[in-house]
Amino acid sequence: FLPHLVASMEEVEQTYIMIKPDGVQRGLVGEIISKFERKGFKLTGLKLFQCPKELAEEHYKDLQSKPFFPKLIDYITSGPVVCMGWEGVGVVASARKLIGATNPLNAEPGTIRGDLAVQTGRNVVHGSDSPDNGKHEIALWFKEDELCAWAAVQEPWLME
Ligand code: IDP
Ligand code: MG
Repeated sequence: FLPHLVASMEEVEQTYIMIKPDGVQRGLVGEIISKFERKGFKLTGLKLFQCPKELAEEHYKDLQSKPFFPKLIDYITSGPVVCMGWEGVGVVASARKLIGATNPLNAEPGTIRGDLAVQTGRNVVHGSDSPDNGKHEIALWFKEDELCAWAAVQEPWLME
């Protein structure tokens, strides 16, 4: 029995999830990782990392014309972040739901931002917004040898 063949390759997505410096400073790392782990997604990469300014600017380049951009770069580089790759069927949209709305005051209770944050400028966590961006952001934040492809033994108990 080959667990990694349970879902067809096209259905399996990758997303880049990052615990921002406020989440690390506030001691929320374990709680946030647990949400994705308990849901049933597979961790493919994980590191604590002090993000250089250039990488923060590249990651958020679509927002560079926004008035808050300089503060956003200061925020993301203000301390270590936790970089993660997660894999699974529907993981991109599902992770965005677990994370909640960009403005934590609009985020539903039960979501990470809904339960653990109050301001857009300190919203604790990032999640890719499309499968293409998921792949792109994982490649941007991780070197190839920092990622692991592995078969999770729980897969047949998560998917029929
Ligand atoms: P997302 O993180 O929910 O995908 P985006 O609109 O892609 O939201 O914005 C990226 C990040 O930029 C947000 O998570 C937040 O940290 C920051 N940001 C967005 N809008 C504002 C704002 O109006 N003020 C301050 N920071 C903002
Ligand atoms: Mg976004």
